[in-house]
Amino acid sequence: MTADLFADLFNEAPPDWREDLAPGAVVLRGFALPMVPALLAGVEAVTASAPFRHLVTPGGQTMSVAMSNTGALGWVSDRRGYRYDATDPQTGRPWPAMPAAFAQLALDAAHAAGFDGFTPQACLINRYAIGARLSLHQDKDELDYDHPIVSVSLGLPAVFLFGGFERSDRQARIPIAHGDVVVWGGPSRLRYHGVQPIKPGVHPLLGDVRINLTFRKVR
Ligand code: MD3
Ligand code: FE
Repeated sequence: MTADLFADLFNEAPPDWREDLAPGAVVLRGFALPMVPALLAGVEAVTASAPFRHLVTPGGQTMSVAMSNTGALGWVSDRRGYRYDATDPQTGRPWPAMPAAFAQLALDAAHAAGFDGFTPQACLINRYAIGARLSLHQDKDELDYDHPIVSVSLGLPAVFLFGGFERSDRQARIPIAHGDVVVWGGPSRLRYHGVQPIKPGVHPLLGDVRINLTFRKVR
């Protein structure tokens, strides 16, 4: 039975935790809340082996966001460019294996948004202090744009900038809270996006930080 037929038969409203932003772009409000303890334990374990660090862009700017990775591949940036690498350049070791709870959440969230079989090789962990931001960019270092990107937000709230396909296109501002998951796929996969500077605040679990996990199928 299709979801639509089910909805018609039972006269159901669509679930209020699901917000469609554009074709292929879906916010799943609070989707990660049941997994928060496991996710935070995973972030602790991963960053004990692969510490958060501030990468330098090819243009020579140090990013305000601190990053680490888990999975077979990790996203790195330096003066030579952006790329995915199996080795953490800071430790010389492979990135820590992806915690089972991370992989399960990515698979479940992608499925809930209509993308089956999402098995990402990479999870970029972004840590934002107050005032940290991510300027407008496209995620295009992956070879396979048929798969979505799944983003999980923890801690302090943020405002996502959700743009179009040209840098100059106007951007919607999407408020994002602790536990929200966003799936960006299909025709929205290559939209420009960013994160506004994090406002001062204290989150009951994470204090003065925001953590974002982005899951990517790289190749
Ligand atoms: C992808 N991180 O790491 S995804 C990144 O809050 C990144 O740290 C965000 O962008 C963060 O590359 C979370 C935000 C996002 C928004 C719109 C998109 C990703 C998107 C549209 C298309 C593809
Ligand atoms: Fe991005």
